[in-house]
Amino acid sequence: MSYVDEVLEQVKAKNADQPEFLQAVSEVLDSLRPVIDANEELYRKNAILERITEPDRQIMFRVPWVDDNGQVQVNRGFRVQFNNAIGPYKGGLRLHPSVNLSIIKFLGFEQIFKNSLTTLPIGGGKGGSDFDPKGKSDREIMAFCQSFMTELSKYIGADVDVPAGDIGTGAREIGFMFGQYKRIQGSFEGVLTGKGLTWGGSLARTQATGYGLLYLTNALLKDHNIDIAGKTCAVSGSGNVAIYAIEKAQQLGAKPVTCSDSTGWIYDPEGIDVALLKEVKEVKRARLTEYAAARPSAEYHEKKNGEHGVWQYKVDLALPCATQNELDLEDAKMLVANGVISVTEGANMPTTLDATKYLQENGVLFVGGKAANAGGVATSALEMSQNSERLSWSFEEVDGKLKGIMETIYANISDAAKRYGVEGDYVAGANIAGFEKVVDAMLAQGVC
Ligand code: NDP
Ligand code: 2IT
Repeated sequence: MSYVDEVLEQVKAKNADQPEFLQAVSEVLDSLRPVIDANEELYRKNAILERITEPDRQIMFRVPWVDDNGQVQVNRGFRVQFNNAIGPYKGGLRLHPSVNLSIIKFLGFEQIFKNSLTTLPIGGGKGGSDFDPKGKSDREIMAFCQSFMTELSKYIGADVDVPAGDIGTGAREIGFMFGQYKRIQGSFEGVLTGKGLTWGGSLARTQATGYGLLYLTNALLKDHNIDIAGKTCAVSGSGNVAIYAIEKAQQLGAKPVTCSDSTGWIYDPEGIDVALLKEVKEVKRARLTEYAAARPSAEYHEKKNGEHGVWQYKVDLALPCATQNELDLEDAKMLVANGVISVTEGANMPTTLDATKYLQENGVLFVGGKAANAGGVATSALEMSQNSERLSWSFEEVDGKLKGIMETIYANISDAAKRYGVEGDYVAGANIAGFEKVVDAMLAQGVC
């Protein structure tokens, strides 16, 4: 049996109850076959695949907090520190009722390769909780965040592990967590990224994931002699990534016509009004029905099972920016039938494995999240650099570096795919390019 198949079997046997983690590992190991086959003896002897699929450590803890009725609530907290071969653990904190160990492990595993692709010195980790921020008062959010950080603070640090935002964790939550870390440790340090601009945050971090996604999409299209201007886009989600993807798409002359949240979606043939979307989502924290109520050109559709949602429209570019496995095989067939040119992932693992395969086999330009959404964590690493030198760079400087990083990522994944005879397979290219750097570091650092 090949080394890849052997390790895949072991990982499946050891983690049988973790479908998202197994999905992420299968995608990566399958696409690494050309590299592994070329170095099988060395990697096997050094147990590279066994080590890279087993987290350095996974921390799970109780998060007790008091709600507005005086009732004690208990959530489960997680931090999975996956691999720090090339730098301190780095990755977001997801607050969503669906969070479990499988989801945090899949995200942490992907973060290893994504962070390596950024060209910056950051390792892979992820954390979060099954806490649901929806409908909670600011005081309840603060109570949760303080309790969560009280335990998490034992395991993180500016040179150890630097968490950040993800689904459900934005500027407000990072603020409450930073305050609690500072209080416990007595140290003002860059222990989190996505901080406020007056206390160590970086300009352009808020925009970075969505903007980066469009910088990469534009580089991809240019390389195929396609002009992004005038292209229509289907975007899913209406959170941090989706909003700034829509904004940058418009700045580049494209026209996003959809967005969504967990209860429904918007189709707005005139193009999404991004100022209105920000008002509804960032300021009021309201549902998309409020967007539709204020915008005559927009249709609102309640989400129902088995419907294609934002993927049913005839568009040129698809930008999934909500959550994992939100674009399945049937959606992919619909997009292909409607002539979609590219699918570039703003979210982490939004496309199922069979849908990815179908898109690639049908000539759709497909770039997975590890490369396409790396702009967020790359800019987090730029925030860490600014914290280390105790300086703040201008918006233009950070945004310029972000654009350069995304163009370099595209060039590197494209080149890696060519080097291993799978030209145009950007999933393989990203996994290979990300993996090579981490493995070099692991081999140099010995058995650890
Ligand atoms: P937000 O919490 O800001 O927004 C998430 C959006 O996705 C919301 O519109 C939310 O709807 C929707 N959503 C979340 N979970 C589900 C679900 N289970 N079903 C349907 N819709 C859902 O998160 P982000 O924009 O930060 O994150 C979006 C994706 O991008 C995630 O996959 C995240 O891991 C990834 N990502 C984020 C980065 C960042 O810097 N923030 C960096 C790289 C990747 P509702 O509000 O109704 O729940
Ligand atoms: O998935 C991701 O890359 C993020 N949520 C951002 C992580 C970070 O450390 O900025």
